[in-house]
Amino acid sequence: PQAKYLKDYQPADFTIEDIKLTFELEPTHTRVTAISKVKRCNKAALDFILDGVELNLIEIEIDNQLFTEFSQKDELLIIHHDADEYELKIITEINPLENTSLEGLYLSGGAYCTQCEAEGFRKITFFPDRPDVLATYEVKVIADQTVPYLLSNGNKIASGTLENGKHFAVWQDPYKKPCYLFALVAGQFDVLTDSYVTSSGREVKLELFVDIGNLNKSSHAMASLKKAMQWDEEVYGLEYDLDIYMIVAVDFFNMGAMENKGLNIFNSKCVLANQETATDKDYHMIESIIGHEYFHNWTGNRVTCRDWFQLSLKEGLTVFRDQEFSSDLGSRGINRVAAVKVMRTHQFAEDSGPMAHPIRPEKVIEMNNFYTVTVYDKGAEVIRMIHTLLGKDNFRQGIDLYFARHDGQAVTCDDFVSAMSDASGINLEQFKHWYSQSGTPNLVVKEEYDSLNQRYHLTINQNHPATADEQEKLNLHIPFAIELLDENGDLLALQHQGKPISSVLNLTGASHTFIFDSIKSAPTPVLLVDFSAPCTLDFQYNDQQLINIVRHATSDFSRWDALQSLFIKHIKHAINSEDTQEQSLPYEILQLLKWIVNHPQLDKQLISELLKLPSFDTIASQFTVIPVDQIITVVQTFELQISIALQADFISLYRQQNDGGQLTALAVGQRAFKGMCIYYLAKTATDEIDKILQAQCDSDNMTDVLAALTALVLANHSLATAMLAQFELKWQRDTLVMDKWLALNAMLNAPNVVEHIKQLYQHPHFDIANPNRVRALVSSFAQFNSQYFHAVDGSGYQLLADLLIQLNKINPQNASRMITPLMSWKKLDTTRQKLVKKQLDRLQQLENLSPDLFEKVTNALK
Ligand code: BAL
Ligand code: ZN
Repeated sequence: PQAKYLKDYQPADFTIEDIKLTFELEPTHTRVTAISKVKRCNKAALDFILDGVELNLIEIEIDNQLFTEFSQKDELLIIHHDADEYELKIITEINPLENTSLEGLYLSGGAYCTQCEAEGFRKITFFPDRPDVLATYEVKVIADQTVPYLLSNGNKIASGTLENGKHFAVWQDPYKKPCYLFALVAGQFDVLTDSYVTSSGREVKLELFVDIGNLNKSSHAMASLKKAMQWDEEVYGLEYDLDIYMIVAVDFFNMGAMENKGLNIFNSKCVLANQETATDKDYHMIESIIGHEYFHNWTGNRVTCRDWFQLSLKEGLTVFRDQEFSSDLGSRGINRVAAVKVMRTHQFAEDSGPMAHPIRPEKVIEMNNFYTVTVYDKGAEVIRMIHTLLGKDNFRQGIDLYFARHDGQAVTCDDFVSAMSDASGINLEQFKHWYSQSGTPNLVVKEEYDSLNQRYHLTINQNHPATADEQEKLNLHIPFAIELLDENGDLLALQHQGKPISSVLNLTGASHTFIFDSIKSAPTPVLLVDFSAPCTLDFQYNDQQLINIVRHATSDFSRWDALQSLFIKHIKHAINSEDTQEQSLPYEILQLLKWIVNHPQLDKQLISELLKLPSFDTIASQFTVIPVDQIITVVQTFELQISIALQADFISLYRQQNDGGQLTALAVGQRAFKGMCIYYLAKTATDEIDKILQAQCDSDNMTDVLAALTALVLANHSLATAMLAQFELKWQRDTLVMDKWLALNAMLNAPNVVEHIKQLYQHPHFDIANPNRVRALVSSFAQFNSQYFHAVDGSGYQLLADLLIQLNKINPQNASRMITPLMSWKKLDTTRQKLVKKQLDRLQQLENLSPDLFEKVTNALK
């Protein structure tokens, strides 16, 4: 496979401004007729080159005449024709039934659906499949009457019955769009209908299509959509622009969802929810993804990407928007904690691994490999830093200018930054390096307190570790937010020479010293407040300083962050210490935790977050060579200590919670709190605790049931097997709930778990062609069962590689996503390195290795 480079971008030689598509749907031979208005843009260009993959070409006509002056090479169709403008008709046949890649047009549980981002439209018809070719689409869909709903983008302009008994619908999308936003859905569904009146008074029809029988799980998604529509009007003044907005839920889908113009297609797991089948986390996720796809209508669809290297233009910005939506509707602190966990657990690992890339990559073999935590989540952090540097009002003016300049265009990240800088008058030249430079900056902070002059000095150095893709780095413009607390935890005013200092320090050079006057005693600094920049931080905090922050900081995020630092400090200390006395959590920290769980005012959901030790991957990121066994042992020891020390508190507090199954923030917090209590309680079995666990397994609220089962499974509790069997019996007919059951099985803390997973491949619910099933079982194992995934007999690594070998043929995109846990193998000890390398070598030697896996495996083995 060939790499493509950002530096080689050239505008298209030919464009298509208008296309009429006709689909005659049949499972194994769907006929696609595309009639396009072609226009030459580059007078020097000779041939019109179109992309096409796995298409059976039937016929080409130009201006209504049969046309034969074409050639086909690899995955290209080359039209040799001199005219500057002409009508091109191409007839092809495709096979949706056999299309297991879930790109292009395929069948999902009997319904036709499409996925075209990034380069799936070329599996539907020959077309210049690049995001800067913008066209209006008219789409006619023809099918048997057994397929009642025929949907595509835009507004329906005609429908009827044909002489052969089939029926049809014609859709017209008045907005020019790139082909990656094309969508078609045809099938039998239940429909939830509603409407929304926009701020200017237009009524928009809302339709949510779900599999027959699932209407009782559709109301939360619909309510979320209406909230998203209102939020975008209130915060950004952005209204929806078509007469109808449709969402379809399908069970076979590679991504979470797709923002096709007017016809979003969603993975069913990101839509369907009711109290019995979905957890509070599911509810939250659905609201945020519904919001995310809706917000793309402006940031992605009305203004799209010039080329795929600019993916973060739409994704980083839209993730930032969905994060703010969730924060405005719920708890800002909890949402920030969740976002920062993703960064520290997954994005930092990507930056330090073999696939390191900037948020605007410069070299790509398979574009599907770049829908990453770097492009999405670090991309959102970059937007957040712009927001921090500009302030809310300037940021909004920047967004307004961006739309005023670029509505209807395909543009670049530089265009976005220019709008921000021009609207605010703030220079973002150095800041732009965040787009082109990969890696996680490391900030080393030193303090000095001058008691004589009552001055406090903070010196901050920025360092840039080399990454797999780039050795030399530039200094970045880093917004570094701080607070200073006195010994009582009160905020100190920041000032120097009689002038106030902003709490956001601008770091631009390699090293800066900031001086604060009138500081009467040595303060506690709160550093990188709210994770104001995606960096790692080295500062020699003592325990008292961190405890001071946990007890007194006003920001929920700062409390959590300080406690995480405290945990990590002691986990590292225990791992590095020979003395077993040193391998436990100090008494003061247990006291602190006791104070937290009994705190009457703190949000219960925050308390449950505070009590969680950092994940295996977060701890692993602290080491050059990951001490797998020691991390697992120390975490188990600490958790057992907490469980014993706080057992009485957990039991009595557990009994005080009474959420009544409500969906209010208070009730959600109470359930999270109960889940945390029983997570710890399950580690110390007593009759009383067993009764609590058993009762919670029998609850009719899925959040409660799942928390109880997770606690049992992770504690390898004697009740685990029986409770899992009870759950299976109850939910065997509910696909999404059964995915939760698969994930629980994969997390079993038991030596035979690999064999158990292999047996589950034969379970009637499992289907290797369905990404939800495969991820539930095998990704859950690789991500959440660190002990057995990293088993020193190599069985965990082999299980994953065996699966990838099969997926390579069925669904390369899914295979490539799932390889992530093997990518950072060079950070393992030599024994485990050899075991992973053996599996990577097996993959590399595969005949027909897909470009997706080729790119990852080659980089991993470099
Ligand atoms: N554009 C792919 C799915 C999403 O990010 O919304
Ligand atoms: Zn997106």
